[in-house]
Amino acid sequence: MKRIVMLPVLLSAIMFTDCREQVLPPAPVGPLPTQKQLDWHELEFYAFIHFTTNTFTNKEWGYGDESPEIFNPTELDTRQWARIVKEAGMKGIILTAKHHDGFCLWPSKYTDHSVKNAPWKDGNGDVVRELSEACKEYELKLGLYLSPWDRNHPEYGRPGYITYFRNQLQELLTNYGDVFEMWFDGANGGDGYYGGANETRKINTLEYYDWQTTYDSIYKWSPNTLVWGVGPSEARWIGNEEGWANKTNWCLLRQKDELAGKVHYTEFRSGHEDGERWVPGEADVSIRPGWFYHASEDDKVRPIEKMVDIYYQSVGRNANLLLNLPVDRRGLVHENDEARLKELTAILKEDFKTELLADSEVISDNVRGNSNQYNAANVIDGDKETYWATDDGQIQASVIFKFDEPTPVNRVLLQEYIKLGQRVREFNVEAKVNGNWETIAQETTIGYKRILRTDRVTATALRVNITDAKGSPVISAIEAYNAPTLVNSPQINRNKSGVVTMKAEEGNQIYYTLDSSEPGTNSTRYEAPFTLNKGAVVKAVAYNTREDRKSAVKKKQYGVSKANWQVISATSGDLNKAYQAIDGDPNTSWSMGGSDRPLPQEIKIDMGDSRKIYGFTYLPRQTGHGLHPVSSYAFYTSVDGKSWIKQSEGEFSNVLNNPIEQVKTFAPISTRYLRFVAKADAEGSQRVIINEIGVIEK
Ligand code: FUL
Repeated sequence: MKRIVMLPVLLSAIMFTDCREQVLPPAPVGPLPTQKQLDWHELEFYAFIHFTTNTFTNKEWGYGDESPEIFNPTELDTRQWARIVKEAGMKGIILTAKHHDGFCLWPSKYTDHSVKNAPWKDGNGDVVRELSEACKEYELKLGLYLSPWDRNHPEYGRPGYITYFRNQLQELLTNYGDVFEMWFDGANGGDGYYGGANETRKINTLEYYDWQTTYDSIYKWSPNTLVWGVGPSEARWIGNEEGWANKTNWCLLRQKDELAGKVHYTEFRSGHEDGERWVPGEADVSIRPGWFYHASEDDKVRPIEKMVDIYYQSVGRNANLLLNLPVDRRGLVHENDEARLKELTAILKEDFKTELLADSEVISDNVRGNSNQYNAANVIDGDKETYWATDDGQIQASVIFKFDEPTPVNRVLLQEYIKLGQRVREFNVEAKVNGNWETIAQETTIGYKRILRTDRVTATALRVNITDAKGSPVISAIEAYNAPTLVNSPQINRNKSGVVTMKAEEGNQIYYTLDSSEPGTNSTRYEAPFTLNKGAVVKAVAYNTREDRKSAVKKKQYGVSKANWQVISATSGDLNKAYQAIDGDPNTSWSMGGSDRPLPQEIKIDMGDSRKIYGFTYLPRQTGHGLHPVSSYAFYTSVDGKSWIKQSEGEFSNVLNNPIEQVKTFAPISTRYLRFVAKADAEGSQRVIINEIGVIEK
């Protein structure tokens, strides 16, 4: 039963009757979202599908010279994609209709570089058409990614390409039904095939595309399409490709200063409180390290606890979540990805299973005109059009939710009525535990939606205090839940000397196996670091004894340790510290080059004995500013450390935005010495940073 008590009870009861009609709603605090943006916010969670010739060349960025002949999925089934997306509770799918390589997944009449020259369906296929039909069937929204950068097109960089680009946009926006979002990637300019020119072409994005004119055409062809990306877009990138927003996250973005239309890694994570336009954040991330399918990542699907974090750090922080599922060479979402999504869906379902405030007694002294229309109980009525509002000028406001009995709580969800603007700058949540109020969260912005994960408290009441806002707060929903404890799987690390360390959350036990079998509480218990020089599969699980809950299994596959590895020479940098590039420690790194020692620079490694290797790995620096990842490399092997054979050469694509471990494979070779040449820094300086160099042994 829902009870609503306004204080002082008698006075407010009289005022409800007398004033109900007269109290005007709060004036908006601009900038405000458009209806299109409001609808977009409500989608919250939708899928990305990356699929093109890269899927068949095993690359992240195609050069543009790939033959359409290689595009030949054997079982392509867009209904399978749509089913999986729908079952995961996502609301739509954005497909890479054209990625940077220029290959079109629809038979564009403006190029031959498309499915029409692929063996798939004898050149009669159209992936965009098939997906639009599947989306209709599964009641999902369709979105499209059309890369502004086109490494195939001869006219890229010249005016002719802009006409081509806009023609393609028109095709996509007028032939496939409604398109809810048009996605324009920021990566643009550089090396490419460009119709055979094989050269570097650089452009000034803002000038070259004349985005305002491009957008005006889009709105003419398809007024309901929201444009994401560069220029005066209607939603913004969240500043990373890891799927998280900052806790402070404004839907607003400054337009006047030098930021206008440009991409900003750090500023985009929070938006701007004083922004002049509504440009909300969208957090994009792939379920695997890469955006495109690579069989080598089948066992690198993000761990379930990471997926849960991603959800809470995007949707829970006022950003939409765009989760990528890389379709494989069959043309299907891989089983491992589907399984992980199912786990995520199950956890979220449990987390939000029982809402706890709906039956609470709601008490607030701060109600606009003491009117029933704006009373605090509107936040628990499940109606997004009703809200709790305070009098003009009353920026600080509190609401109490009283439970019938002590109730465990560890999630609090809040929503502002954003039609009237994003207002809250600061708020906190208190819980009444054993008769005393305890602060369980001290936070900043709310926006469309904020979900707090707090320690579990057993409370007789909750109190939400808005302590600072741009105008009187306007809150449409407050909910609370008691989510089951999620036990994080242990961290496993092996250093250069082969010493394995494992770490779990405070108080949890760790059990592990070294023979690929599934670990359980009967397996060996981890008590202290141990040495493992030979190759092995380490699997470990964390166990929370207090709640009798286990984590997911963490798996690490190791070759023979690097105990005998040595750096024998390097053309720059402090050789005494060069071991940090091979020490197995993800927190240390080594830097090569500099303005006085311009790139290329190289490092030579002796593995101590001869081994059969199938490839090498390069891990860029993972955190901090200035990652300086290597973007262009060459890799050699040698049996004697004197004569070298080049095994691989090329680019590490998208390594600045997504600095994951780069894996390059080649035909198996027995070797003892390795030579890694860094030819260019993705940030354009003369310095690169190596976190780790490794080899792939089967
Ligand atoms: C990046 C692109 O370069 C990647 O390939 C991918 O499409 C990602 C979503 O955006 O900037």
